[in-house]
This record gives sequence, C-alpha cells and structure tokens, in this order.
Amino acid sequence: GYSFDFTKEQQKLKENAKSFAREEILPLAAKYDRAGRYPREILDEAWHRGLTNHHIPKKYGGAGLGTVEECMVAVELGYACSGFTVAVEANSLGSVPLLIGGDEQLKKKYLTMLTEEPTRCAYAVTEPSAGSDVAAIRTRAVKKGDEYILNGSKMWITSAGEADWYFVLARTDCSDVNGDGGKLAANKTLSGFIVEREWPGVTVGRKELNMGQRVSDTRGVTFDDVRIPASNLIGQEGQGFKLAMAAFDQTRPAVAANAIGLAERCLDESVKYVLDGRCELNEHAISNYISNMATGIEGSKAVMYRSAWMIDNGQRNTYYASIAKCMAAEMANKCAADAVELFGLNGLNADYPVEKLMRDAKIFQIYEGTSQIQRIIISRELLNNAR
Ligand code: CO8
Ligand code: FAD
Repeated sequence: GYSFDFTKEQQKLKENAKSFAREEILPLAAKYDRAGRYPREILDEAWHRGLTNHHIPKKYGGAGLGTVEECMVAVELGYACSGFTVAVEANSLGSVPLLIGGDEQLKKKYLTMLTEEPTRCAYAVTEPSAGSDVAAIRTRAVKKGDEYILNGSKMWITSAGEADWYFVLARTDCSDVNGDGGKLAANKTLSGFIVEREWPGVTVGRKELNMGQRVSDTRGVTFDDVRIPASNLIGQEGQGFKLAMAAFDQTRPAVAANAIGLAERCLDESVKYVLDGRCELNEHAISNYISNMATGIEGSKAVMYRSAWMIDNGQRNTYYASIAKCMAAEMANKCAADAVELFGLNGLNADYPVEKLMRDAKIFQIYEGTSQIQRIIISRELLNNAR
C-alpha cells in the first residue's frame, strides 16, 4: 500500500525544490508576472538543479522518477509561482504520449533532446473550436507516400513559442466526415505525431496575455501543409485519442499538486498577516478562513498523492486523478478568495501577494480539463463500475 512517509531521496528532492522555489522563484514572481515575462533563465536553472523531466527514464537521460516525485516538486514550485510551475509541467504533458506509445527510435530522438539541453516541448490538442470535446478536433494529417501532410490550427498551447517540438493530435481517418466537421469516432480516427517547431509551415501565434499564470507561454499554432515523416507517428494510426487521454492520468495529479502549492501559499500569507496584527477580522472569522484552508489543503493532498501513487504502481487512476484535479482546483480558488477577504482591501492590491494568487488560481478550473469535465469523468467512472 502507499505510505505517508517520504524516503530519504524523496525528502532530499523536496528540500531541493523548496529552497530553489523560495530563493530563486518567489522573489521574482511578482515582477515577472507584471511583465508577462517567460522565466527562461530560471527554468534553465531548474533544469540544471534536477527539478525538471523527472518522469523521463534514465536511459534517455532523465531522472527515472515517478509521478509522486513530480507532485512533490510541483507543490513546492507552485508555492512560489504556479505559472512558472506550469511551464515546467508542460514538458511532462508534451512528452508523456511519446513515452506511452512511441517506438524506441522516436523516444530516443525526442526525449534526449529534453535531457541533453534545457529545452521544451508542448502538448498541442486544443483547437479554437474544440476544447473540452477533444473528439471534435479538425486538424488533419493526410498520408502521402512516407509522409503525412498536416493542416489546421491549435489554440491555448502552453510553451508553444518556446518548445522545440510538439505532440500534435490530428485526424488521420476522414472517411466518415459528414461534411460539417461533426463528431467522429475519436478512438479510431485520431492520431498523435511529433512535429518540430522549425519545420516549414508551422506558424506560432502571439503570446496570449492571460488573467493569471502570466509568465507561462500560451499561444496558438497553425499548420499549413507541414510535411511530417511517417516515422513521427506515435504508435499506430487511430491510437492518438487514447494516448492523449492516458497522458492526463499522469499529469492531472501534478496539476493538482501545483494548485495545492498555491493554496499552501494562501494559507501561509494569511497566517503571517494575522500574526503581524494586520487582520481586522474577529477571531471567529479568522479561524473559519484559516481552518477551511488547512482542511482543504490536507484533503486535496491525500487524494493527489493517492492518484500519483496509483499510476506509479501500474494501476488505472483516471477516477482519482480527476477527483484530485477537480478538488484541488476548486479548493485553491476558495483559498485564494478567502485569503483576499482576510487581507481586507489590501487583498485587492498588487503590493500584496494574494491578488496574484487569486488571478493565478482561476486557470486551474479550466486547463487540463475543466472542473465540469472532471465531474463528468468521475461520474462516468463510478457509473461504469457500478453497472
Ligand atoms: N486512458 C485510456 N483510455 C481512455 C481514457 C484514459 N484515461 N479515457 C478515455 N479513454 C478511452 C475510452 O475507454 C474509450 O475507448 P473505447 O471506445 O475503446 O471504450 C475512448 O477513449 C473514448 O472515450 P470517451 O467515450 O470517454 O470519450 P469522449 O469523447 O466522450 O470524451 C472527455 C471524454 C472526458 C470529455 C475528454 O474529451 C476530455 O478529457 N476532455 C477534456 C480535454 C482536456 O482535458 N484538455 C486539456 C488540454 S491540455 C491542457 O489544458 C494543458 C494545461 C497546461 C499544462 C499543464 C501541464 C501538466
Ligand atoms: P469549452 O470546452 O468551450 O467549455 C466552455 C464551458 O463549457 C466550460 O465551463 C466547460 O466546463 C463547459 N462544458 C464544456 N463541455 C461540457 C459538457 N459536456 N458538460 C458540461 N459542461 C461542459 N490545451 C492544449 O491542448 N495544450 C495546452 O498546453 C493547453 N494549455 C492551456 C493553457 C491555458 C492558460 C489555457 C487557458 C488553456 C490551455 N489549453 C491547452 C486549453 C484548455 O485545455 C481548454 O481551454 C479547456 O480544455 C477547455 O476548453 P475550451 O476553452 O474550448 O472550453
């Protein structure tokens, strides 16, 4: 069974992440946020300190660690800046479909690119008219000889302007297209590819200025007759949807961990504010805010680590990963809103840390599957198991 004790090695990794987060990220987070500046130098330093690419096996130069370790690090980094942490996590999301379904040659080529140099990859699935409903994507890859010709556009892609390569989900079987681009059998018609950013026909859009997690690089990407060697197909044609879904089982726990880190920061900032004698609320109100934050954090942490432990131990964790992601996203938003309340009017002011935390928290309810989509997955899993 799983244990609540971390091993000495895990403890060391956590301490490493914590000191890096508190010393290198936290002091710069507000400044970078205001400028919407991608923290390339800090990310490179995190790479040098062994705080990225944990999930990549040692044979490709990675740390060969699991989702539990990735989550431990994400909690610590998320405490300092959740936008920075998403920039780190995007490498996992981009590379997990390749890890799950790619052949040896493809894995060696593209995974070692991430471990030999501090470089980035991205997960390009969402489109302007297909977000929650992944099966509705319209980007097409048509086979011609030993190549696929890719056309279409993706939107809201994290690290799109920084990544050297993308995992791209595209439609390869258009035989049942009904003319209106309607929903097709996703588990047979969609395929996953590795596409390099520098290839002719790939155009990267502007960096979007989002409400929160502003340091993260979010962009649209268009593909105009991009020629993909057939060897860059991950697995078989038609396997792409399952690869895209299975990746979430590994990454949703880490997204939950990032949200938990943000919530822990809300709690610590609130405690500090109270102890400094600055909070004007009465004891009853303060105890409500503080205890609700602590309760939410501890509950979310338990499910998050359970979901991470399950996938590391070869168990299907879809149900727990969605509970962890949904619970942590909602909880982080409540903590951030309560922290702003506890700070009174100062809470709304950018000179105080909780204003950024509240803006940053919102996105957790949207990306990696909205809270509503997590509820659909949780209830489907429950009902299917009960049948
Ligand atoms: N593992 C393996 N197979 C799966 C899984 C899974 N987890 N889930 C579904 N499948 C299989 C099913 O078993 C089924 O197979 P079969 O037909 O053989 O039985 C097939 O896939 C189809 O499944 P569904 O019928 O459930 O498919 P639906 O079309 O009904 O769609 C969802 C299901 C749940 C609505 C799905 O489309 C979904 O998850 N939508 C949300 C999309 C999403 O999360 N997007 C996130 C994009 S990435 C992002 O936001 C990045 C954030 C920033 C970076 C963060 C860094 C970590
Ligand atoms: P929609 O799917 O249009 O949903 C709109 C609303 O309707 C939501 O409230 C949703 O919960 C609700 N809804 C939708 N369907 C249902 C349903 N069946 N039942 C009930 N309610 C429903 N995508 C990538 O592929 N790669 C990335 O790296 C990436 N990074 C992102 C980074 C940021 C900052 C953002 C904002 C988004 C990112 N995304 C990425 C896209 C993200 O995953 C989508 O925004 C998300 O999946 C929701 O899709 P949508 O925006 O099209 O909303």
